[in-house]
Amino acid sequence: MAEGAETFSLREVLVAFTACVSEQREVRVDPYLAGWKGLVRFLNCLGTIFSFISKDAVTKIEIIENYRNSDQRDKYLTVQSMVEYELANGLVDLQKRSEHPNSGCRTFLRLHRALHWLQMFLEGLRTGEDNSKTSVICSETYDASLANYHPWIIRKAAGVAFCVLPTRNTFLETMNVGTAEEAVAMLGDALPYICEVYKITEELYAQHKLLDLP
Ligand code: 1Q0
Repeated sequence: MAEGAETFSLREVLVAFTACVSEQREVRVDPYLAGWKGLVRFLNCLGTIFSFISKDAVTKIEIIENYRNSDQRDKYLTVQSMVEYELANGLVDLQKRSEHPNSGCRTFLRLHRALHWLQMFLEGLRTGEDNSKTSVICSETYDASLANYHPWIIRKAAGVAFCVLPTRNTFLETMNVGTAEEAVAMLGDALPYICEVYKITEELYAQHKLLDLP
């Protein structure tokens, strides 16, 4: 594990995702981005072989953060308000990337698809055998989700990177929440919240026919 692993805490990431859903069942953007930032910190600790992934994630986080720091920041408070605002003002490229290549909607969709992978990956870790291979859990869940949206070259690079992942128990222990068993318990508590965030966003995007944004 590279230097800096001690700065990652699974708890912080999971708390961020548990804070995402508002009482009106809207998905708050700030804690969503905070959750991803925590995950990127963790990814950076796993070694430079993952930097092509973390760089892309950071780029996407920053695009949405810039909207949150702009004059239109209130429109980007929740995913619901973002979708409503961008669609009503023609700010989303629906057919091909042209005038609005980095809309909030298309950028968020990329993180949303990655969240589906995360949900499956964490469930795989939680229910896996003690010394099962994280690399196998990671590649199986990636192939079943995100890989469908990635070209061959990225799938290949991701597959190579997954090979360096440590065993499940070592992986769980680096999450800084105590023993592997304690990490598993925490994953069990937090996963329903992540699933809920995913489900609400998926329904919203489906309702507005935004699931295939270029
Ligand atoms: C633990 C191992 C981590 C493995 C991460 C799996 C995800 C692989 C993703 C490969 C992305 C490759 C880089 C570029 C992709 C883009 O082409 C693509 C599409 O964007 P665009 O603009 O070209 O249309 N981008 C994406 O699909 C976004 C991908 C974001 C991935 C963010 C992954 C962050 C991972 C964090 C580590 C999770 C560790 C979980 C355990 C911690 C427990 C809480």
